[in-house]
Parts: sequence; structure tokens; C-alpha cells
Amino acid sequence: RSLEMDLRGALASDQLQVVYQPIFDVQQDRLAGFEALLRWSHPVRGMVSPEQFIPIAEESGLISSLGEWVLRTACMEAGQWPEHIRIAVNLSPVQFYNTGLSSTVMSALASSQITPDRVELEITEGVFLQETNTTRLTLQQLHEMGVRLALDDFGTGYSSLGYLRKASFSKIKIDRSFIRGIDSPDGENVPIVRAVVALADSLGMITTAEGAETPEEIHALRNIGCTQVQGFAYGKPMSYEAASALVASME
Ligand code: G
Ligand code: G
Ligand code: MN
Ligand code: NA
Repeated sequence: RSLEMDLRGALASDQLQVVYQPIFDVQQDRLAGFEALLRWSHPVRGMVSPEQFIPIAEESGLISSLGEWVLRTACMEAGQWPEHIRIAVNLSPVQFYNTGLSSTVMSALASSQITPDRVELEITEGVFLQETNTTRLTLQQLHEMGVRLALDDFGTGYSSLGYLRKASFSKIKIDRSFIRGIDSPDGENVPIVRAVVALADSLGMITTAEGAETPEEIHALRNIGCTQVQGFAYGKPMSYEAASALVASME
């Protein structure tokens, strides 16, 4: 696979970048943090979407080194921001196959300025589809390290509620497919998002609604009781420099 070959070289030749999408606390009306998202600028193809190259990285095993690089970069860069700004990093289920994941996280924390409680690891239910002793041990170790765990893309896939018990999650990220029509009173997603917020509340978790694109959607999500909102309405994923400027403008 030529894209796989190219991806192998991408790290070494500086074609990868971490961009940051703001996450707002809509109850306290302040910037809560950012989600780190990987970008690949291919010398010939231009921007390749993570939806295209993450699966290739997962199949080839490259995801371990890419994932580690994202984690290190994000911790180092976010470590420069004020202490109340959190950083969320996506973990692929494939990274959990390896027994070394928790030491990788530990090492990324150690070589940055960031404290564990500022780091949020986003995992999907995919982690539990092939749950092994390694998975369980790693989730336990991450929790004991003091990093936060978020259940990403909630509501898509199989979404067994039992997954909520599989780790000490502090957050549910409500998938953006549930945000459409959220600002109309009879929108079919309204009762679903309400129920997820109530579920999170009763479990002592917070929520982030993803994919809000308009002020009306933000308003509706705040009224429903979502803790945080992330989406184009607040900002698209941006460079570290742009994210730093946003942080500075909030001080
Ligand atoms: O960045 P964008 O919104 O295009 O992301 C598309 C998909 O790629 C999302 O599901 C997102 O979680 C995933 N993705 C982006 N960056 C990373 C990353 O660093 N690691 C993993 N595992 N997935 C990522
Ligand atoms: O799966 P995950 O939640 O990590 O995916 C994040 C993806 O969602 C990124 O690719 C990001 O670009 C995309 N995204 C973030 N906010 C919005 C939005 O408001 N609208 C749309 N269409 N996509 C969004
Ligand atoms: Mn995510
Ligand atoms: Na998501």
C-alpha cells in the first residue's frame, strides 16, 4: 500500500501536525480545553483526512508510534497553557493491544509540564469489543495515574450501557449525529440528549456535546444541561499558535 509507505515516512519528514479544537464549558461560560486532532499534509496528495489514514495506521501497527507522537506533542504544547486548560487526546483501540500504553502515557506526562488531571484520554467502545486482561489493567493504571477518561462517540455503534462501567470515566462525549435539530422543541434528538445528560449526571460524569455549528444549538445544549460544547460554532481545529492566541484572549 503506497499510502502506508508514505505514512511510515510522514513522522520523520515533518508532515504531521497536531491541531486543537476548543471545548467550551457552557455552564460556567469559559474555555475548558482543547481536543488534539492529528493532521497529515502529504507532499503530493495534500491534506489526507484522519478518517482515511487512521485505519491504515491501525492495520499496519503504525498507530502506536503515531499515537505516542500525538500524545507527547499535545502534552508538551498544552503544558504551556494555564492550568485550568485541559487537553483531550484520542486513543485508538489498537493502542490498547500493547502492554506499554500506560508507560507511554506516564512518560509523555513526565517529559512535559502538564499534570495528569489536565489530560483526558478519549476512547471509544471499540476498546471493549476485544477486551482483554491487558485492556482492563491498562484502564486501571491510567485511572490510578490520575488522567481522565472520556467515552467518545457515545450513542453510535453498539453503545451498550455496560461500557460505562468498564472504566472510571469522567466524561461522556455525545456524538455529533445527536446534535442535529437540537434547537427545535420537537426535535427528535432532544429527548435522547436529555436522557444522556441525566445518565451522566447520575453516574457523576460530565458531558461534552460534539458538533454544535450554530449559536442556537449552543443555547439549546446549555439549557438541556450539557456541561461542555465542542463544534464549529466555537471553532474549528486550529494550529497550536492559534489555540494559544485563543487562550490568551480569554485571560
Ligand atoms: O479531525 P477530524 O475531525 O477530521 O477526525 C476524524 C476522525 O479521526 C475522528 O474520529 C477522530 O477521533 C479521529 N482522529 C483524529 N486525530 C486522531 C488521533 O490522534 N488519534 C486517533 N486514534 N484518532 C484520531
Ligand atoms: O470522533 P471524534 O469526536 O474524535 O471526531 C472529531 C471530529 O469531528 C473531527 O474530525 C472534527 O473536525 C469534527 N468536528 C468537530 N466539530 C464539528 C462540527 O461542528 N461539525 C462537523 N461537521 N464536524 C465537526
Ligand atoms: Mn474525539
Ligand atoms: Na467523538
